[in-house]
Amino acid sequence: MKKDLKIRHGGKILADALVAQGVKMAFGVPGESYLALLDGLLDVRDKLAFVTCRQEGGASYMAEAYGKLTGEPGVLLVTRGPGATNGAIGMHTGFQDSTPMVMFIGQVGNEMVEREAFQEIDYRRMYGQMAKWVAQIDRVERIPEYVSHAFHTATAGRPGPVVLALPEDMLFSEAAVADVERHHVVRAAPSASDLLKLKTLLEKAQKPFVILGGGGWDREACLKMQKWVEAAGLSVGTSFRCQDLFDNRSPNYAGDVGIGINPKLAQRVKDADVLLVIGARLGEMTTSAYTLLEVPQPRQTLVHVHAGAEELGRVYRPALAINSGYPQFADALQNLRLKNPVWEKETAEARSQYLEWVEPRPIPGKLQYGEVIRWLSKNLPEDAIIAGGAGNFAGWLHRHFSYKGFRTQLGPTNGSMGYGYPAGVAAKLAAPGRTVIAICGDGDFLMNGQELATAVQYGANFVALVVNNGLYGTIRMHQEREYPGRVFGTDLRNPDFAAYARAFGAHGELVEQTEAFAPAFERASKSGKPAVIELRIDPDAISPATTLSAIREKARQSKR
Ligand SMILES: Cc1ncc(C[n+]2csc(CCOP(=O)(O)OP(=O)(O)O)c2C)c(N)n1
Ligand SMILES: [Mg+2]
Repeated sequence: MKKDLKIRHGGKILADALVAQGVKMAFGVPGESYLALLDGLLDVRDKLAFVTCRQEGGASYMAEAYGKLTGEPGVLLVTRGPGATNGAIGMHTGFQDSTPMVMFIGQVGNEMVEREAFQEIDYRRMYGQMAKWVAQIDRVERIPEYVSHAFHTATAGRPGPVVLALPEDMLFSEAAVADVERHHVVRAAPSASDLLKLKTLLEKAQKPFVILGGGGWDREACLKMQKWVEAAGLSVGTSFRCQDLFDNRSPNYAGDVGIGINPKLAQRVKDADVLLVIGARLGEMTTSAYTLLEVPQPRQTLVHVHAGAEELGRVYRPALAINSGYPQFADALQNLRLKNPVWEKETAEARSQYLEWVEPRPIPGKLQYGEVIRWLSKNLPEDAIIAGGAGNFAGWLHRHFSYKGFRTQLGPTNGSMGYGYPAGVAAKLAAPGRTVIAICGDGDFLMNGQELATAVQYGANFVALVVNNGLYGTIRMHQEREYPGRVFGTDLRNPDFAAYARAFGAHGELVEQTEAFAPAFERASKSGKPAVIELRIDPDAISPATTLSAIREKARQSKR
């Protein structure tokens, strides 16, 4: 034992280790399995705020949203078995979204491990596919080493979640051990020959297209990328739910290459001769189910830039594979001067197709939800954060909201419902000076509506919209298309959402027509409380492009 070091119990060593790694906020639900850590956190509460949540699903989404927003690992604390299983949803989201996260789970003591003791799960097996690394800290003196390893792993290359299990006996025991300094963020940079090859390919290109996406960007890198793209006169799109990587107001922005893509944009991606893809994994949602590029050898000359070496060549064999972090790549691009008047014509055409696409079309009913999104897009501050969940209601958001800068969008690229509300809570707590809006579906909202209590408890005063169509609309849409008229399991009988909000001590509003939205939003924003505005929309208005009845009719015709 070193003489100059204080003896601390495991919980204190861990709490101090988190502070040493720069953690300022953590989310979780307490459990008897990690009492020592809670005791440790008490002593560092001035440096590290612990947000007590109401369900680990909500807490895990908050940690994910915190990681996505700040670029710092989102920290999640949950108890064993039940806490660990509830918390899985945010970890899966973080994995698919490349979000740095570190989850700590209480674990049964080593004296009873492998007996299927109370709430025992082997987290290495459980979280194997949802995390970059899963480990268990069995020796108290090794806590600082494991925590340092965890934070390095979560942030290196392609960021992602890490899980550390904490056996109870280990956490209660004591050691005299030193803290480890804050982690480095380890990312590769492109080589000179990578850039030369890129230059040669782009110089020959007549119809190039750029796609930006993925996790691991920062504001500076996005601004540099935008400057470079604009100077070159290139046309750029963003991958599914990564629309805030490029200012949507730029004349070079052509729209999002995601679900419900503008068919003209899809064609443009297919017709591109050189596709420069930076950060996007080229997953199912971004490639229109692997149809925009041929697997495994795309017809387009693909230049794939990714921070995770193992993503390069995973689905598509690129003509040029560059393993690089995005800030490093954006820096390197500043020395690559390119410009081609032929590109500018394409860029202008793509832009006018985008502008036409984002104009809301009328939908059935008195509440024109597309107009509401346009109103928000025009009236919210430029740096407002829009947290959205999963469901058809998000389609209007993707199409009609103009994102103006880095991290104004928080959305789950794994299409995980229930994300928007807790993500809104985390965003407001992490960035109290910014306007935050959550946009939820009626199904989506109630997956984590209990976190209204967390918003009220911590004063996360932001406005949430609940788009109520009385349906699990997305599923109904697919149902009507595949089995027209055979509706099953997709109707919802909902609570009075405004009254639900008020029961938590929040502000509630119901809006049933377009003109009522702006005044309701004004009242909600000025209420000095978290607020929920129910938007009651016509269930036939199933997407920004079509109606449920039209889908049913079309499906019936084609099945005749
Ligand atoms: C956690 C989770 N459960 C189930 C699904 C499958 N799913 C996708 S969209 C959807 C319905 C969404 O309903 P709602 O939030 O009301 O939005 P709407 O489609 O009606 O606009 C369902 C059940 C999912 N994506 N995530
Ligand atoms: Mg719905």
